[in-house]
Amino acid sequence: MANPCKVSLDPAVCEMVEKARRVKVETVWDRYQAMLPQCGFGETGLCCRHCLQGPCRIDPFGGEPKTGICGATADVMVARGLDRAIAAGSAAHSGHARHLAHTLKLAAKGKARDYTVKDKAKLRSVAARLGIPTEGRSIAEIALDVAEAALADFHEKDTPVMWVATTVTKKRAKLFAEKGLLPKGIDYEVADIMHRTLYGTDADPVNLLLGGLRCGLADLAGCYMGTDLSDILFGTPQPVVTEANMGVLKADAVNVAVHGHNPVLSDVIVAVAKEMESEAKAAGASGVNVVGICCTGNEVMMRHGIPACTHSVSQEMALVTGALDAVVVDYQCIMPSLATVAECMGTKLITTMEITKIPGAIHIDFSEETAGENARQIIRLAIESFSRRRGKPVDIPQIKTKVVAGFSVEAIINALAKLNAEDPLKPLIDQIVAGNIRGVCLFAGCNNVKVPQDKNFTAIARRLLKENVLVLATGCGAGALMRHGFMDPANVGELCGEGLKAVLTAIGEANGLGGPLPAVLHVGSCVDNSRAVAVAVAVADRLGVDTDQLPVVASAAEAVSEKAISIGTYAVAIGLPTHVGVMLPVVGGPLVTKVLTEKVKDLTGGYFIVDPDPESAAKKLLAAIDERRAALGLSV
Ligand code: XCC
Repeated sequence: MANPCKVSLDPAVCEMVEKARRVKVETVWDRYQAMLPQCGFGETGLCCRHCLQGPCRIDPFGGEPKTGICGATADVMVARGLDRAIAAGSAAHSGHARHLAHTLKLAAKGKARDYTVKDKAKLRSVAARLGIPTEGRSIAEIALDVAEAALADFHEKDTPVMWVATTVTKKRAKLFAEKGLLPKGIDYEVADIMHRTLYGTDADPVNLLLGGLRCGLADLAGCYMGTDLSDILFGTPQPVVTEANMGVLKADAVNVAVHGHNPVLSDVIVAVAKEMESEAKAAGASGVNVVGICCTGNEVMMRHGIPACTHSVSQEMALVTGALDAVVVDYQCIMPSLATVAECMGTKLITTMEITKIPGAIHIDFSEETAGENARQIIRLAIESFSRRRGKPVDIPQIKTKVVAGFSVEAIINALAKLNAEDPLKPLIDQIVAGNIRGVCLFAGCNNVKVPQDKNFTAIARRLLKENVLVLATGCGAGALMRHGFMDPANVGELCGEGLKAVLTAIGEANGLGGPLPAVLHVGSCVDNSRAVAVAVAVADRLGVDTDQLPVVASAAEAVSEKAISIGTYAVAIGLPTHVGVMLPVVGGPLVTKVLTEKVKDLTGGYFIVDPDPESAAKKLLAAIDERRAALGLSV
């Protein structure tokens, strides 16, 4: 069985792993142990199952066999595998965005009464960016056009994917067009990958990688669209104070965790939970306590200050507390094992989406037309579950941290505008030039069972902050850093170098916070990596340079999901040195590995840094920042 203190740096998680062991609930770490040793062919990407003559495996050490039965080489095999991962990630992010586009369309037509356009200014600015007229038109008319423009971006049409062409710098859009990297349609690119990786189709590893790069840009479109449409429907996040970790559960309340990704469900749950307080009280509870897991948790934290319970690899541990009455899930990153843990712990696991059903869960078919009613039904099930749990002992680790979240691009610009109303980006640029901000790093992606939870994130962030690197975080990377106090402004003194500390304090004080901004700015969920792209593009535009010249890097230090691979791909495409802290299943292909870690730099300016050691990864990220500073003529 897994050793509780070795699997996670989070003491709340360790406490629950210990309990799981006591009560004989199997965890993700137990299953990982049982899986060892993992297959070396799979690990290096040298196992192919794309046709019925396989499976084929190639010797990673150069021995026999050197090709698959069809003759595919190691490089072809790993490039095809990587492409399919990128396509899966793109399909997921854009599926989420398409769902929101449908919701916006229904709302614009008055067919989904639980949804409205909450941020009219954002709607107008997105419309303007897309060239949709706004003057003298109603919100419903503009919203309908934006929703239709979004849906049109999925297929091949006369224009390329607008959520790429209009969101990157002009120089980059031109580069993509010249190199054939501008996606034609989001679904088109996903389908194109499935086509070219089919038996006997593309057998040129470099050509396969170019296809993957273009599909990665389709993922940027999905993410960016997801953020835009969520902000339009549910409001653009502004700084909010809240808490994280399992200590946010309350023994005497109806505890409901929202888990998955899309705010289309969780935002309504948050509203309905408030309305149903009295029903919960009538059942003997102190109220309804909604908490978040993974990215839907990030969505409702950013917009409503809903506390986060836990993230990614430790999701089962939230149930092991015995205090969760219901876990409501939409899609992506939901471990099927939750059904078994839920059964053991008396938690109701409620699935809501047609594409995500889990045997053992209760399924409530969610639709936008009946969202409020569906949410009430869900909260009622949670109240019932509470009534059965009432008075029984639970084990809530008394551990939580303060979190200041909600740093959308708009919120960051607002905060900077307090220093310079005419030119809000100037103070940021001045500090980068002066070296008080040495560079910027975006932390993204998941917690991987192969890494002691949060170890890579916290070690790299600690090192970079001391070196005055401004840190942004999304997804479960943000989750890791928030559970370790990186988003509590009180810890800025201990965490940051002198230059960065002064900048965060100056901005905080200009905004009347009476202290600094937190050391790590939470910019949102995984789709909200688009917000980091938007900041980079704004800074590049203001400086008249391209995004590959900025001292900006990214790190998915404990990546799991294929979505992390597609995000990493678009980070490289816009020109960022991008660290991945777990082995990618491409190392069996020497040419592919060389292209991804070196050669691609000649094309986009970005490249992958694959390094599982957090200390040396931090050094490489700093070196990449310094290389760019030097090229811009800035001090290093
Ligand atoms: Fe999933 Fe977005 Fe990974 Fe977390 S970080 S485990 S993808 S929830 Ni994107």
